[in-house]
Amino acid sequence: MQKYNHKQIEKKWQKYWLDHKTYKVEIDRAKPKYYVLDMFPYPSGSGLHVGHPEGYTATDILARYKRQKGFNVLHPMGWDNFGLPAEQYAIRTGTHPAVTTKKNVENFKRQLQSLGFSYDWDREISTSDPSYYKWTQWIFTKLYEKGLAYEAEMSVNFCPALGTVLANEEIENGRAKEGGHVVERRPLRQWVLKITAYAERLLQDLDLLDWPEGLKKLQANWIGRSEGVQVDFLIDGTDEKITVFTTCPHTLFGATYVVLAPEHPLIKQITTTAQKDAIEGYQKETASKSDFDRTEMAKNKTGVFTGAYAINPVNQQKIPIWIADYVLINYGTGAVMAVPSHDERDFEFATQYELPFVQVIDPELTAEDENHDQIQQAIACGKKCWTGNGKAINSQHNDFSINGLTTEQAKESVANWLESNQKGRKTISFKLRDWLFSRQRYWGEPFPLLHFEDGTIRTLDLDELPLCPPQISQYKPASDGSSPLANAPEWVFITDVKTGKAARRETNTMPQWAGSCWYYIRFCDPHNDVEAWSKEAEQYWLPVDLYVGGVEHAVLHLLYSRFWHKVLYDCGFLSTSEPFQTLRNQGLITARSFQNSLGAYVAPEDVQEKEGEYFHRETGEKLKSQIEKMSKSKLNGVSPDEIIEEFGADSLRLYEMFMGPLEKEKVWNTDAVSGCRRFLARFYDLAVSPKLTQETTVEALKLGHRLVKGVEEDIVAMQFNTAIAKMMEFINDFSKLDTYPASVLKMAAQALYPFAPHLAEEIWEILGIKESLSYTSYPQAEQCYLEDSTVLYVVQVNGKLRGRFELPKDQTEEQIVEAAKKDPGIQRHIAGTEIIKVIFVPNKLLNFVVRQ
Ligand code: ANZ
Repeated sequence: MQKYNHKQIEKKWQKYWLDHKTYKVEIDRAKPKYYVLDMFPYPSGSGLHVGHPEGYTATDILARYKRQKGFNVLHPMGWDNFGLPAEQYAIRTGTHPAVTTKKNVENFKRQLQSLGFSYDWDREISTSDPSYYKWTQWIFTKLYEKGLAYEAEMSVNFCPALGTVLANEEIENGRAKEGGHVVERRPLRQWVLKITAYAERLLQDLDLLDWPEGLKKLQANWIGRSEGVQVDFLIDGTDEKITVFTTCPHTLFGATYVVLAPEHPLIKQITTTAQKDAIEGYQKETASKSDFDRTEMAKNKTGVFTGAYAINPVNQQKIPIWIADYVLINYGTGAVMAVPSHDERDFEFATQYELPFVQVIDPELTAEDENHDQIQQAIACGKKCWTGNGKAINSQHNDFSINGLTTEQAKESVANWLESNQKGRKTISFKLRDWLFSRQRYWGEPFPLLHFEDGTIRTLDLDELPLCPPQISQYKPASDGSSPLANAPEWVFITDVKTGKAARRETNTMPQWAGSCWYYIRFCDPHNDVEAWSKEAEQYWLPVDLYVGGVEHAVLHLLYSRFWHKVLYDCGFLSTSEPFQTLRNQGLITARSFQNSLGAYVAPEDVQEKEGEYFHRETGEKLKSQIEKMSKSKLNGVSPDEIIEEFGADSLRLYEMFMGPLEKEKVWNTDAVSGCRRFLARFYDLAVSPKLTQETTVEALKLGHRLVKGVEEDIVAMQFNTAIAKMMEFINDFSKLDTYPASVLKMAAQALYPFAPHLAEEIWEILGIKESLSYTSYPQAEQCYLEDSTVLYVVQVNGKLRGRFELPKDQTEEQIVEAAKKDPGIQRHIAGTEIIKVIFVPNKLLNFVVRQ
């Protein structure tokens, strides 16, 4: 009997699919469409790791299943090619990033094809291809025309190690998400996209999306909508005013000082001579700190008094104006009223600088808070801060009072009073900042525009695109923050052919996110060279029906794409208002790592396990072990290449789906892949077994129909691990049959197909079908095979078990008694006796009570 040979089978079918262009699609109005998309990869030098195929297998299962269900499936793949590593490599070696990228793409493509994903390779795109970024540049000109792209001198996050600025979304805890380098603030002239103009819609429309709730929440928090009030404080002795933003207008009577962000434009004007040096010194000190360092809760608050005073509009109190770096210039109005009794940051600051406290909320305490009086006392004397709700107190001046009102009522009352006295207004603030859109890099899209000497700008026309970057030999950004493109003066300084004027090109380039903002649209019409996409293509294919990728893109790619999509929708270029209808995140795949006593990582092949402890195979040293994110430096990464070689792509696909629910974090275990391979080998054995028959039995049909139904339900719910468990159970039961009906095995191959397509195709062929099973329809489960139509009856005589019978369900007592009486085994016990009673439990039991 032939053995399961994954290498031969997988190579054969991969070639077949490529040669026949099995997964090529065109618009077909006769069929419903299904667009299923992966987050396309950045082709790094190290190739795919086993985390990539996790999401890619999930989408491939859906793509294959939907084809079986008669959908016209768009399942494309491409390359997010602009990016830092290729540029860093160019800086070190002088190799043009395009060269490195091309090599990496070839490797990635080979790897993806060796996994048997059903992509339409004719739609392959690459963001660094001029025929692609031509349109990225064109979209930028549209953003510019709509007033959504502007230049600004701004204090930016600059990463000296990377030699470039970074967007807020690219920073975490004061460091670059990429590489973990320190980020500081610097003033630089930059291009910025007005994403804030879309803040409200980006937030509202989250409701339209079938996305994980946690992900929606991340976006909502990032957009950070706050309803609050702007309050005007007059500056004592002047006609100027400071406007603060507060979400707590009910605490206005408790404001004991005002704080401005150190960059606030009014500071220069109001600072007294005595305080000038101290203020300027402090401003210098904060200039280089990141927002994270400034606002981190645990850190000591610092600040300086300006010497000036503000007048509280509600009670005319004169309160000091300070500057402090816990107030950020780019949130709200860059100024706050400080209420130390009811705000943590103000509390810390006031404690440090001995500023006064005024309690204006009587805490609403729960039963667990025993000592109301004690707490009350602590707040009153500035030893405690109360940030919860309660009744307003100490909040009266002249004829305006909010004393006794609840927090909600007090908020409303103060806001209305401010509005009617023209001392303030209700507003909405967003945390979302405009998107810093330029980078000081070589390997990115050049901005399609010209600067003229008079300060005006002309964006390039379509016939002038793509604008390619110059060839240079020095990729390193200059330390003054100017981009490597500045190293090519003959490219930068030109005479504009359209106007005849002297012009300067922009030397910044676009961030990597630009290309990934719209790649899913280009996939609909990838070879169009007269427009970015046709109306017909976008109307047919969009939105993306299912998008799968990592949660790390929550506030980056996924927010940026939604923004561009909405702009393009507003321009009339798109017919849908959201790009990705359903989105699922795949969980992280982690792996065990090992470290010796010096902290150096040890490769898994050098490790021996003894009773749950780990030792170095050679030195015998006991090793520290932990589960961590896979990474090259921790030596715990696994390449799909090795796994495919040893176990096969189908086994790898199956294992990744069997590890656990898609969205959960899972620990990699290479040994477990062999279990999946054994299952596939058993499947194969059935198809080549001499017990194979063209006859079929009800028993086998029941197994088959239950399988296709169960697997289908799980695919739709994206519960792939339980679908696989059902297939394994099927194989167990099916192999116990006396003969193997081919028709049932065919059904099983169709259920297996989305998961392990190579083997399924092979089995289909062994069973005698010529064409690929890719477009055969998914088997329809028939109800009659799904129901249990028989039940097991226990028959007793005088309470003693005398027989078990499989009998049709829901028969009457008479029918069962008749049937039982005819059975020779029962007859033996009742012949010659008198039946005095029959006990009958429907579908379960029959007991004859007899007298001898
Ligand atoms: C007075 C007050 C009293 C506040 C109180 C809070 C509690 P969210 O919800 O995040 O929008 N704030 C305003 N602008 C700021 C800035 N540029 N930098 C730092 N802090 C700023 O927070 C709004 C609150 O954050 C505002 O309400 C303000 O402090 C502070 F018992 O005003 B509040």
